[in-house]
Amino acid sequence: LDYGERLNCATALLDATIDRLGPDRPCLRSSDGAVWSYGDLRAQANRIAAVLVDDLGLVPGNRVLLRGYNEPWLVACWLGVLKAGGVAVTTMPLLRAGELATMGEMCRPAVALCDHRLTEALERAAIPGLTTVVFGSTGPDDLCARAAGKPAEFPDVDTAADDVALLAFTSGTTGRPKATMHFHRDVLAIADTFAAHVLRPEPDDVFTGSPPIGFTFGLGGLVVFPLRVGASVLLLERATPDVLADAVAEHAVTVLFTAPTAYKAILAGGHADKLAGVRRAVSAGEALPESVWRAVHEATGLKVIDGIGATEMLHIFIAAADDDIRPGSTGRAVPGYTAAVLDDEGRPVPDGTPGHLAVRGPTGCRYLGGDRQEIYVRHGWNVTGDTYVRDADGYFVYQARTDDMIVSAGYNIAGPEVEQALLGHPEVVDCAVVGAPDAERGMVVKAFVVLNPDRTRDVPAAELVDFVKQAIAPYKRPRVVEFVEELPRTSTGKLQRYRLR
Ligand code: 3UK
Repeated sequence: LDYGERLNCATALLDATIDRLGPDRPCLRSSDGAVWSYGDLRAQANRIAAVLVDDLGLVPGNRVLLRGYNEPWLVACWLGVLKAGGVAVTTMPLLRAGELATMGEMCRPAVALCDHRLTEALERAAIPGLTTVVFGSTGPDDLCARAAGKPAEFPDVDTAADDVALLAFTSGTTGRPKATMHFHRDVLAIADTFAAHVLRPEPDDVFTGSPPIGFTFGLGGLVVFPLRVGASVLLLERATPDVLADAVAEHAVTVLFTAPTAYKAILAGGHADKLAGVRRAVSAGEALPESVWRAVHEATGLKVIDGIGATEMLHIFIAAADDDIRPGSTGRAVPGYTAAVLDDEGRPVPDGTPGHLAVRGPTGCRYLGGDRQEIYVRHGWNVTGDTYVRDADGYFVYQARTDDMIVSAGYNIAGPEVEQALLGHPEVVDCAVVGAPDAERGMVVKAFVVLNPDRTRDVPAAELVDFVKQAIAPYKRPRVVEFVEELPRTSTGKLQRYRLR
């Protein structure tokens, strides 16, 4: 991947498609039927860049916080910031004032572009020195109104390929978020590795999905990948599984990005037939259980592409598609990346042995200010914090987050495996399994269980323990069960097991 020394990824994403396929190709669709062509998107991004530079005094390298739902203006803002030479700081709509304040303190943005419906938490965050411009309202100071007064052309800032384009925050499954830096070339690299070699989209594809654009899973899948090939994308503001399935059917979607829980919910909701037109379905964010892969395949014929990605790596680096898929494994290293399983000292372990997943390639972890960089980058590898096993064919099989491995009386137990077993019980709707300190065994397996609120009978803990013993090796059974109303999750839907520990 050689992008030369100078590269502005926003220029590259828009101009390449427009030069090849013309400005009139549909680019962004919203559920109300609005369609922005590639030409429309470029013009609006240019106008936003002009507002940033001429009216707000933005200079290259300044950081611009972006806060909005998945809709066309948010994409235009992202591209406008990059065209102006700024650094996009993407945030998720669900974040609250406290979280935004922490992020503001970490990266000190000069400007925020914020959906008019999401200003309250940002105001309460009171980020020092921040100028906020609202978009999507009808006011005269609104970004959309200001942009309307600017020319459709803008001379994109000539950034270096390794200037920072994006600051993305980790999702905080292990505590305080960290800001990761990604270069202009990294943005193209994710399209030219995972998308080009595994996803293989075409210009006529219609993308959609649930992850927010403020999460790099969504930014890649719903912005970078479609734009890189000249495809279009349906942007959904609140893509619950029902909304998602209906939209897929109604808008003839062919490429779908979502998480394992949504695939489960789409099946449970009886929506499988709505996926009939989908050609490529991607699952990431959490491990895709083999049972879910098989159920989706049976109901729809789709072979879901499981892929592991991380904010630190920007996007997916292990995956498989089509006949290369082995259900139950995440897949192989994406072309361009190398992956390995290491012991505590950074030496590769033999195939079949669990160890630390390590990866290197065109993208990689750079924490802002080097903040705790050594946690992720060790022995020349990005160490993701996941325990994996590699088989003799180079397929990687997920075990657990390394912190979620429970060593109990000398046994290594992967918490997620016990959770999958518990979820097989008809009255269990959600659960989380962690290690709890124990004088005799070092640790014991402890399960937090949410029972079906509509159950018609008592479900004693002993019944659940027995159920697990029938499904997996008995030593993995929970020795402590606690019933709870709900489980702590991040804004991207991941369990926060550390809070339960
Ligand atoms: C876990 C998976 C098993 C794993 C992400 C695609 O999830 C993303 O980024 P995050 O920073 O979390 C990273 C961690 O999530 N994980 C993600 N995908 C899988 N575990 N199988 C999977 N398929 O623990 C990883 O270390 O929130 C996913 C693209 C971009 C992303 N940022």
